[in-house]
Order: sequence, then C-alpha cells, then structure tokens
Amino acid sequence: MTGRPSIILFNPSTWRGVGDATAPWGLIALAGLLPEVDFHLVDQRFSPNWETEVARLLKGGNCILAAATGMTGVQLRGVLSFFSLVKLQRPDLPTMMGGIHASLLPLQTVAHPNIDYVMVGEGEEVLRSFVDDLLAGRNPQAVASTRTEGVIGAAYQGAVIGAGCTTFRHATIDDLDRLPRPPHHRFAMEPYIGRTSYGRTLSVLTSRGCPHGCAFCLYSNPQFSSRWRGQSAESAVAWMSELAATYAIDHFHVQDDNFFVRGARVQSIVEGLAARGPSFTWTVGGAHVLHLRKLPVSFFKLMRRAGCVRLLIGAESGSREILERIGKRQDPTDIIEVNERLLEAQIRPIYSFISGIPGETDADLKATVALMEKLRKPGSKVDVGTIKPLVFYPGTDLYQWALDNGFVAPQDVAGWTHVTWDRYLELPYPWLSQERRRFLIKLYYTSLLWSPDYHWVNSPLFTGAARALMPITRYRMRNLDFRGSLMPDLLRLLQHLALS
Ligand code: B12
Ligand code: SF4
Repeated sequence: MTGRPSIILFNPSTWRGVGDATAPWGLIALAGLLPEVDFHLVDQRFSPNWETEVARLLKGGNCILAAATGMTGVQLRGVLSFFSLVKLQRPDLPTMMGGIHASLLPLQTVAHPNIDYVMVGEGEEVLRSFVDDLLAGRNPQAVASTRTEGVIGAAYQGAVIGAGCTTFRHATIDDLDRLPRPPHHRFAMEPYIGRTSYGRTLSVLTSRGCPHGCAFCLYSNPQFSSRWRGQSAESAVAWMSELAATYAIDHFHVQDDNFFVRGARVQSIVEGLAARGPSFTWTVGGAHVLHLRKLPVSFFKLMRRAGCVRLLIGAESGSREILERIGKRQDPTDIIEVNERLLEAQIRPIYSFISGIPGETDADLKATVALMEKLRKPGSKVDVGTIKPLVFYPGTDLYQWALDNGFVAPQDVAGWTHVTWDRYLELPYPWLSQERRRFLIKLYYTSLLWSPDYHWVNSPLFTGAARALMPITRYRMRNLDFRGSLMPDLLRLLQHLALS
C-alpha cells in the first residue's frame, strides 16, 4: 500500500450514559513525535458506529498499526472488541495496547491472542522508535515470534514487549517540556468540549504522577511512585491560553493527579493566569490536603482571581485509623481548615470518600459521616461528594493485601473486564460478607442523595428529590440506618440501566 503511513488509535468507553467527555490526552500525545504519520482516533464514546469506522480505516490507506488504550475494568471490553475486529479483518496488521492496565499487567495483557505488543509506561518516545522500525521494514512480528526476552529495537527495549517476553521496563519521560505539547490541532477536538454549567469545558493535564503512595492508588506501585513531573508554569499557561483561544473554551478541568506538588510552579501558574486576566475559569481535579494546608487564604484568593472556581480533594475518610492504614498523610482537622480557607476565597470544595477498607468498622464510617457534616457549611456550596466502596485495583498496596486475603485475580485480560464497581456484589472479596457489601452499597447511594448538587449528576429531578428527602437522609447517614429505605435500590437500578 502507498501513501502516508497511518495509525488507528482507539479510545474505549467507560460506561454508557456517564456523559464523560474527557479528552484522551494519552493518545493525542502519542502523535506529538510522529509528524509524518496520520493518526485516526476512534473514540467509542462518540462513535456509535465505531466498528464500521474501523473497518473502513483498515481497508483504505497505509495503516501500519492498530493501537488502543485502557483502564482496568469496563474499558477493556471495548479494547478487546476493537482488537478482535482488527484481527478478523487484517490478521497481518500489528496491534498494540498501552495505558494503565497494560502497563500494570503487561505480560498477561500481551498473552492475549489479538494483542501483538504492549507498551509499558509513557509512550511518546518509545512509539517513535517502534514506528521507525516498522517504517524501515524491520518486522517486529517476526522478531517477536522468536520469543527472545526484552526483544526488538534497542531504543525501546523492554518498554514494548511482544508475546513470549518475560521481562519489561517502565518507560518514563523525565522532563515533560522536552515533549512537544499534545498536537490537538491534528485531531477533531469538538467532542471533547463538554457543555457544563461553566460553559464550554475541556480537560487538560499539566503534570504526571504523584509523590504520595496512598495504598489504594496507582502511586503505591513502585513502578509509578515518586515520579511527579510537571510542565513548566510558562508552558502550562501558554497551553491553556492557546486551547482557550483555539476552541473558545470557557472552563478547564485540570485533571492532574496532584496539581499542588511544587509550590513555586503552582504560584507561577496562578500568577501567570491572573496576570493575563483569564477569559476562562478552571477546576483543579487532584489535590492532597498536605500541600493545601500550607497555602494561606490570600493564595486561594489569588487562585480565585486567576479563574479557579472548584477544587477536588480526596478526603477519603474521617477516621484517623483508616487514614493511617491507607497511608493518607492527612488529618481530618486539616481538611476542615482547608475547607474554611477555600470557602473564604469563594472556591468551591468538592470531596470524595471511600469505604470498604480492610478492618473498617461502623465507628470509622460514622467518623466519616461526622467529618462530612462539619464540611457542609449551611448556605455554602461545599460538595461533600459520596462514600464509594473501594475496588482493589492491580498494582496497588491494597491489591497485594487482597491477594494475601483470598482475592483470586483474573487470569486474563477478559477476566479484568468484570472488576468494576457496579459488580461490587460479585467481586471475589472473601473478607467482605454479602450483607456488608449491600450495606456499603446502601451507604454509597444514601451519601449520593445527601449531595443534592453532586457535580457528576447534573439532574434537576435528582436535585429536587434529594432536597425533599434531606431530613430522612440525614438521619440515615448519621445512624448508618438504611432499614426499609428504597431510594438506594432505586438509584442503583437507575444507574445500572444507564450504565449497562
Ligand atoms: C481522565 C481519567 C479518567 C476519565 C477517563 C477518560 C478516558 N479517556 O476514557 C474518567 C473520568 C471517565 C475516569 C474514570 C475512572 N477512573 Co480514571 N483517570 C483519569 C486520569 C486522571 C487521567 C488519564 C490521563 O489522561 N492521563 C494522562 C496521560 C498522558 O497518561 P496516560 O493516559 O496514562 O497515557 C500515557 C501512557 O499510559 C501511554 N499510553 C496510554 N495509552 C497508550 C496506548 C498506546 C498504543 C501506547 C503506545 C501508549 C499509551 O502513553 C501515554 C503518554 O505518555 C488518570 C490518572 C492518570 N494520571 O493517568 C485516572 C486513572 C486512569 N483512573 C483510574 C480509576 C481507578 C478510575 C475509575 C475506576 C474511578 C472510579 N472509582 O470510578 C473510573 C472508571 C474507569 C473505568 N474502569 O471505566 C485509575 C486507573 C486504575 C486502573 N488500574 O485502571 C487512575 C490511574 C487514577 C489513579 N491515580 O489511580 N478516569
Ligand atoms: S494523593 Fe491522590 S494521586 Fe497521590 S497517591 Fe494519594 S490518592 Fe493517589
């Protein structure tokens, strides 16, 4: 075949009905170092006929690779359907999976018959070298079939693995400014601009990683830990400004896992945005109280002037024992203090809490409910969020605990498609009785009702009903008493219908 070489990139759906429009920056970034290759991004969320689209792309042009990304859980369903379609139509075409799940379980992933290669870690530079080999006619298929270790191409040795490999290394980009900014102009960005109450909203990331290692989180994994890297402040401000001007963006959702790691960088970003008199507002999606508690209210006020309107904080629990057990180095009193400062600066705090931690008691959960009550200041716009039961994701510290306590891990990629929160009752967690799980599910849905303005729901009907039920919901939350309550079951059913 002739013409410019091209790569199909596939971004799978999370759940139908979630309405998520997050831009797949991990895939878009891959094009940055490959200007001579055409990229066709097929996003399952926005392409109801994605199979037809993929089939058409496979037929025409000079396609050299079919590649997909994916998180553990429901996204893997789409990924496997995609690769199955590719192999059915073009058994000769190399396929590659990257992203979080493949990076966490590379050997198991590459053992799948339809996945020829797995990219472990951050892909921009490594994919460049891999494509060089493909374009030079060095056939990685043939090399992989020799089943040597580490395999193929010195530049990406071990970071791209083929079937039969037994070792791998995690590719990391030390300096994000070394990379070109993700080439958004080469992709159709309109689907990724959500319509929210803040206007045209786009997600961005200005840093990667987190230096903390909370036991339930990816960063408790040694491969990912202590690897926080940020774009320089100048680059971050320039990027947001460029995106805002190009796509008429009113609001950015800054999805960094931990935006506040380097105080000086945050200060420069905030000053940079404030100085240009921002035409947009922004939300910070990831913050650890450990960093926030060092910031005075004057700084939060500057952030507000720079356009910051919301801040999401992983509060996790109101119980000191649980916070210690999950390695979250924060105290409930710190959260309360930060809450006050944010409210004074008119930045809306949004929290998230978790349940189902090993050893957790009702007293721990009551401490969480008590903390939520303290954070909900009457008349304020605090969003205390929900208390969500924990799914033990591979590679985390708590995952190791789960294995040690009887969790039988899926033996192949297909098995991981079922490890999702909506199947909480069926997950093989022998340390949790069915009764306890039902209780935690009821707690979750009741906590949802307790947050009438919960930012992920956006439904006037839900808000109205939740407000009307507030007195009884408060009673149930305070007493962890869900007897005879039908609303959690109704919400669960509605969510299930919307998601499945
Ligand atoms: C955006 C996001 C989402 C979006 C998804 C958007 C989408 N595109 O589908 C939404 C909001 C829907 C979401 C939901 C959830 N998420 Co989420 N999310 C993120 C977040 C914050 C950013 C992802 C991102 O853009 N990263 C930046 C880019 C540059 O990195 P990247 O995607 O990893 O891509 C790089 C490499 O991985 C690699 N790469 C990636 N794909 C490919 C493909 C190929 C072919 C190659 C060569 C390379 C390659 O190269 C890229 C460039 O270096 C991450 C945290 C994080 N920092 O990654 C969590 C994260 C991925 N989410 C996580 C979780 C747990 C969830 C939820 C389960 C949370 C919950 N409790 O409900 C849900 C449900 C997910 C599900 N199972 O369906 C975990 C994943 C754990 C796991 N084992 O999968 C993460 C890592 C958070 C964490 N710190 O633990 N999430
Ligand atoms: S602070 Fe957040 S991103 Fe960092 S390790 Fe803890 S949960 Fe993960």
